[in-house]
Amino acid sequence: MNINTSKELYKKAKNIIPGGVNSPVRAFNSVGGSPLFIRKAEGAYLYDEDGNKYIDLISSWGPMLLGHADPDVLKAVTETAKNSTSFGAPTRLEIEIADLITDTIKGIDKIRMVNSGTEACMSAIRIARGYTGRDKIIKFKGCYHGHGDSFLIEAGSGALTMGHPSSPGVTPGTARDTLIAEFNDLDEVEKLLKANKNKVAAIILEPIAGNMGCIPPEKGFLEGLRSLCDDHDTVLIFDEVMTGFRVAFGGAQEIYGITADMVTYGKIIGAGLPVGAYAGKKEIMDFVAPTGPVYQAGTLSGNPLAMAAGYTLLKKLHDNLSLYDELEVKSKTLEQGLKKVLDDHYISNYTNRVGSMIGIFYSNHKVTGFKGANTTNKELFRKIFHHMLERGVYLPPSPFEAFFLSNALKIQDISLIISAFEDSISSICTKN
Ligand code: KE4
Repeated sequence: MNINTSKELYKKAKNIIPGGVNSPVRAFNSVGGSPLFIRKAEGAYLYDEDGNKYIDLISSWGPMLLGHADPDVLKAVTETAKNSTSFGAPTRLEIEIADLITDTIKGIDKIRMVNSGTEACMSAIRIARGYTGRDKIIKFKGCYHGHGDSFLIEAGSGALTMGHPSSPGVTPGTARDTLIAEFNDLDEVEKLLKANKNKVAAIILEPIAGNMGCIPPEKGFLEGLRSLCDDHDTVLIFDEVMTGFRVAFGGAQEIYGITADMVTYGKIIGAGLPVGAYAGKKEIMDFVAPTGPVYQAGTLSGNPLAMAAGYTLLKKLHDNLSLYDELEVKSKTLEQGLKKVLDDHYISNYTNRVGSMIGIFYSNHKVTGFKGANTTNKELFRKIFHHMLERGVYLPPSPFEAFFLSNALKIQDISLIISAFEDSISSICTKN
């Protein structure tokens, strides 16, 4: 194919791939313009097909915590690939990664590998329904748990870039079993549980909402959910696809000291290869086939290459926990630097940060849920996105995503990002 620029590639892609992309958020719907086609990435940098270099603040939506093309991960994948790419039979590697996770994460006795975060979350609610014999689930407006039918009701992330967070194709019967509450609104959850006595199998949430910007739990919210689930015999599922091994090695469970009944993972545990997982207490996980009656399966689940990549990354993090302290300093410096630029230009803003996840809301009020996240200045977001892109900084192309920093970012990169931001904001303010 002798077409070389992102624009030409996008034109060709749109004829043969829906929207020219294999995942909607990549299409730049929220920011306009033509998406960049990436040729390669290394450390904290992306290189597009037009030969431009960018500082990457997406990190492939989370997996690249140590940066792109980590030498240890690449070595593990290439070595493993020499023994073939898949067997459809159990391997020693699956035990090693399961052992590392069950040994180190509180409340997890067993874990099942799947191929995406969507599959992990779909499976987790099926197991919760099978374990409790109940049909309904509670999810939160703006939280995203993948594209499983039960979740595409008031969903976050890419679903929001389409302008309608609930998707056609989800049947009324399915939608009826998904109850919706506002993130951080414990009273609403209590009301739903009381109105659906003994009918709610699970409450599933992102313990730190990362699919409507970055919104941490208010004080007492997670504790309140934990006790409501205990009172109502409802399974508490933390969707840590994004936060797991990112905000801390033990994820949100570690930083907030709350143990869920089930946890879903993705992204980092595959180090960029397709991996998801669901995990939990033995009494729940033993409901999963072939031990128990709830069916879930996958040809490529536990794929050797993905396990080699994920295990290598997790082991590296586990053996060097000081990496999280380094990342904390860089993330805090970036957040404070960006906020100072906005304050110095009197631009209303509210920033949230948990570890290396940052959310900037161009809004003059605190954002604790979807309502607030959806009333930020989207036009300003769009302008800033393109100004930063022109200055070699690749921000998430949607106001409903968080920044994901990698530890490959050097302090000089952080200063570069802040000065590009200063430059962008000054030129936007001059034009207005
Ligand atoms: P995947 O099926 O995309 O691997 O994971 C779904 C998922 C589940 N739970 C949470 C908390 C998630 O953030 C995700 C996926 N995250 C988005 C980024 N916000 C994926 C990006 C995309 O859709 O391309």
